[in-house]
Amino acid sequence: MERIKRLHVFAVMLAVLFQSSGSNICSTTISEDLRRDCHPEPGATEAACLSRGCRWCETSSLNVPFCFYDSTEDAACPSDVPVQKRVDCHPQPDASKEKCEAKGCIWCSTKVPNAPWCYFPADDPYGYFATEKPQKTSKGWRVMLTKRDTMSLFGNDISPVAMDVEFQTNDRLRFKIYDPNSERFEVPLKIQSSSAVAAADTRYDIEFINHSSLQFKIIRKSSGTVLWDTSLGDLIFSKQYLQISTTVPSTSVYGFGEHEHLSFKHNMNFVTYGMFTRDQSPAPFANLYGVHPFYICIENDSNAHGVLFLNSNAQDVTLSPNPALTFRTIGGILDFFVFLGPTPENVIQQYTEAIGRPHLPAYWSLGFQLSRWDYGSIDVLKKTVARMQQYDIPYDVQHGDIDYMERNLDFTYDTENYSGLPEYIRQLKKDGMHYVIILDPFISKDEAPGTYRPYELGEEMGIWVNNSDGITPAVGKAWPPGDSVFPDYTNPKTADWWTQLCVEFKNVLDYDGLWIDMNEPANFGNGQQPGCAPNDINNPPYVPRITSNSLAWKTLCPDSKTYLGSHYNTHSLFGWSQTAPTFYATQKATGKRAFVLSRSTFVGSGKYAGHWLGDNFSHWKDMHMSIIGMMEFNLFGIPYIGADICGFNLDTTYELCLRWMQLGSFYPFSRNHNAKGNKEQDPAVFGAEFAAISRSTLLIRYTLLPYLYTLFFDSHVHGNTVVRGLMHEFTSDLQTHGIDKAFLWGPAFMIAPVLQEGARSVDVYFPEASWFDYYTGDEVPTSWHKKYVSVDAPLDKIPLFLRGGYILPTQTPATTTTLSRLNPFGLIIALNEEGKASGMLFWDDGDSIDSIENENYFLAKYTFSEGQLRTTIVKNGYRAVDSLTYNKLQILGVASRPNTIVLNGKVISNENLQYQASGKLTLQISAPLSQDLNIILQYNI
Ligand code: MIG
Repeated sequence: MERIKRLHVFAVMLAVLFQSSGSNICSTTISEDLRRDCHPEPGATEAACLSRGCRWCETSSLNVPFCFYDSTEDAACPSDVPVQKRVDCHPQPDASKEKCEAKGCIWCSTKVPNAPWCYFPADDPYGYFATEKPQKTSKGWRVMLTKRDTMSLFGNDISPVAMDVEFQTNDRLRFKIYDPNSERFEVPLKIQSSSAVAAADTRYDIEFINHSSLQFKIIRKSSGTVLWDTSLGDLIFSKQYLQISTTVPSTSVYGFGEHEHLSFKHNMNFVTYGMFTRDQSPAPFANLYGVHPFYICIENDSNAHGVLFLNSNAQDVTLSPNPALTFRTIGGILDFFVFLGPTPENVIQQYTEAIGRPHLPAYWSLGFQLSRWDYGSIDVLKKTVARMQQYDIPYDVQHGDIDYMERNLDFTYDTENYSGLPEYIRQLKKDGMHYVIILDPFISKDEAPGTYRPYELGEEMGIWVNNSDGITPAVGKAWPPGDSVFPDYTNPKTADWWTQLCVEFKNVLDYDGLWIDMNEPANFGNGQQPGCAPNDINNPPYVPRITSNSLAWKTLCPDSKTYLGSHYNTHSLFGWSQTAPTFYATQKATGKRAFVLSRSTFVGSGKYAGHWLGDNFSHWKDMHMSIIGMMEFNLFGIPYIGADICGFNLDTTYELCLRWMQLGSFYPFSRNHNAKGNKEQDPAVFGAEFAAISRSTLLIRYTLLPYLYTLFFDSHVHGNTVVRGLMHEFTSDLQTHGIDKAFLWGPAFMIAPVLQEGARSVDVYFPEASWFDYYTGDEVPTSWHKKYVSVDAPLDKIPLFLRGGYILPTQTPATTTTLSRLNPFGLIIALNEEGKASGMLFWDDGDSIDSIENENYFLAKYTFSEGQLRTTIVKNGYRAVDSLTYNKLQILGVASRPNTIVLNGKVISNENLQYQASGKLTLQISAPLSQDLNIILQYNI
């Protein structure tokens, strides 16, 4: 804030100086005629300019840009491609002038960090032209394209190619560029039009421009904003290299995954991210476990749109300062979906409508969870559980990591170190808890014949990923002793095999959910044995910007064969293809709503699974990164998300773990998990003070679980995010675009955790709205609005705020959700400036498979206005609500004490009413949940 203020003051001073002197008021050694416009589109500001890595210097000369590159060298480059518009013509390593010019591109060095030195000229010899006018089709347009020239980046260019444009819905446009003469791999996720004909009333338009090559623009009709414009660089469509570039209308770009991004809002200074599923601990710029080629962009007038690139091949994307994006993939087709919003929430609703809405998690899985890799023995596990219970720490779920297995073999348990585990799981379940077990995808092939059924049954059914011959199973090495084979989940027979084993194993360990790990798929070697053959599939001419520059590293060879096609195409779909079968297997085994937690995810995984952010570190910065990851996975349609609380790798510390317990209490998926060999870090191990603080924070979580669950209902039915950045709700406030240290649950609850060692306060930004301190109910002064304000955060407190205008359902907490679900409900009614608020409560039995489809649920809508709370019971289909009650109401922002308060026709007596001058009204009531709740605040006039 300080900095922003000072910048502002500085800008004002500059303006004053500028007016008085009328001369150039900043010092630059670059003469004005050498300035290159770095912000050619309207709306240039100093901040926007600096964030592009450009220099800002105002001048009174006409037609000289204020925002420009500080590079005298660039001045010597051909002037038709300013640095910010460069598209890399030599994306692979070891570029040189010779190699560059041989490709018909320009070689010119620059001081702009990461900007390519080899780039396409403005009229490059690549690209395709339309042989005839675009043809109208029933769903949109078709354009046939022919390659312009013989110039090729990586050989084997395909010509002609076809481009189909489908007006799928009024808010969704698809364009697909493919080879009309030969089938190429397509991701088996069908995103169809809503009707057989083009949507008629679209928010978008597409414009084709056929100069020397075909370009197109996608335009938002209402504003004229150009969402896509391909004129920056030409299309490349070759056998193993596909590329397309577009401008984007602003630098507020979010998404792409899975990575550890250092900020939620992307840095667009020539940053490249590879996407290829990999067993890789979070590290900046590394490609991690999942693949999500999806972004959203906030336009300059605060409209938002999103774009999915539906492609599963190894790929990368470069974000450049124009601003622009360049997509490169080494297989499949170019298949894009544009979602028109216009709000960020609308974009995610439209995105999840296309790829599949997030599943509704079981209620118990919203409780706190504990895990660690290698307790060592069941006794240590029991001791851990006992101390959790001793301190009354809310705790619903215990996980079993691979050490529960006998020698790391799936579908076994260690009858020595975990002797009595089946009985112990039963005991935990009697105490109202749930148990989740891990399963790995590799299956040992080296157990003695007749002793390991998972392998023998799979062998019999022929369900493994095969070598390039398509017959012999690929053999790798992972956790189990001996060598392992890999189930090919893209084969429907594999789902049968897996289901059978999961169902049978339920009789051994009475689990409630499955945690599927290592499904990138991970292998300890580089490719299966005996290594990968030298060929174009294993060694493509271009390897996207992925860790180790190798497709086989710690996984299988790309030329391995799966049912759906070569591993080259399906590698990043391995975990994704395992997820739906695991979801249905769990349903079948438990007869209940499935809990599946998957490490590897792809577009659409959220329909069947949640995710955790992988093997993070016990470092302070990892807490901040977890917020970014959590917000991103909400964009990806996987709202059931969290990071390993207190950090997975390395030993944690008291303060780090305590602050992380506070933050993690507000992860949708809230689990403390630890790696083998590290010191214990469950919230009961650090003693009474730590336990009490963890307990009190988790009790807040449990109090608000009805609100969280209702958000998940909303997400499941309408596709909203559960956790979201402030940018979603206050889109026109540019200050919110970069906020990634605080986050919201839905629209109404802000969490502003401490992320720094030793800090006892947090700088919190309050967008223009009424805000109330969660703890006191005090309203945040309006003088704090649109500012960062330092808020107290002693060690025992995480700052939490309620947003006026919303009603949050609550419930008296307990140490498990099994118990808390029987307790009375409450409402927190946080009024906005007009004295209004609204909200909703969804309730069902919490773990039936089809409560919504079978209408076995309860849904109430609350509105408060003019001193009156009204309830509309939208659905009253869950009979167990008949025994539930409301017992407490808090109304925040009540200007003065009412004379009388009437509840469902009866006056509330004074002893059940408490009014604080700060505007907080607390009512103790007793009213049935299943009936309308009506409250009137009356004032004598
Ligand atoms: O090679 O099962 O991300 O959560 O504890 C490590 C052991 C395998 C990686 C998972 C982690 C889990 C660990 N697994």
